[in-house]
Amino acid sequence: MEVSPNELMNILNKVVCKHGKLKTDGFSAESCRSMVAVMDSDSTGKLGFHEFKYLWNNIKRWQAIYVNYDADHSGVISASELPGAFKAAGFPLNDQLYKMIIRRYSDDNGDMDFDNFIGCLVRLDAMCRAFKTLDKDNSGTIDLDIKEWLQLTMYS
Ligand SMILES: [Ca+2]
Ligand SMILES: [Ca+2]
Ligand SMILES: [Ca+2]
Repeated sequence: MEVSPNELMNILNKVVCKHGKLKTDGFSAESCRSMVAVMDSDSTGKLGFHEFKYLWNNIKRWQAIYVNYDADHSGVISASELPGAFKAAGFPLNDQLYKMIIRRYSDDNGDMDFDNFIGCLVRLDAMCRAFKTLDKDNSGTIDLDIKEWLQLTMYS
């Protein structure tokens, strides 16, 4: 049994509509396609059991962090709440990266809703894992040719 992007969208939207503390405009088809692509390590186009289980465990963990770090109980993660939440999720980034993430994933007020939060962390987590896999000698730098670069960036 494998989960397609559309099936993932239905599952996630069912879960969030049951949860009153999470503000969201719903997981979109495009964001679910992107999540499946970055999580699809065996390139089947769908999420197999282990891929889905890994994603699901992360979503549960990140949902708890989202609620905990929504300090003003607004239902969204504001620009000032974001660094704490991302650090708790295991991603201590610098200010420049947090600003870039907010520009890409938050609304005009700097607020990130739940589906954007999950979409962002799924990608961040997958890209960090991809880097570690490519950085075979643990030097902190990787060497990619154009084909490897495109494989990494275009299927995501
Ligand atoms: Ca959203
Ligand atoms: Ca797969
Ligand atoms: Ca908030």
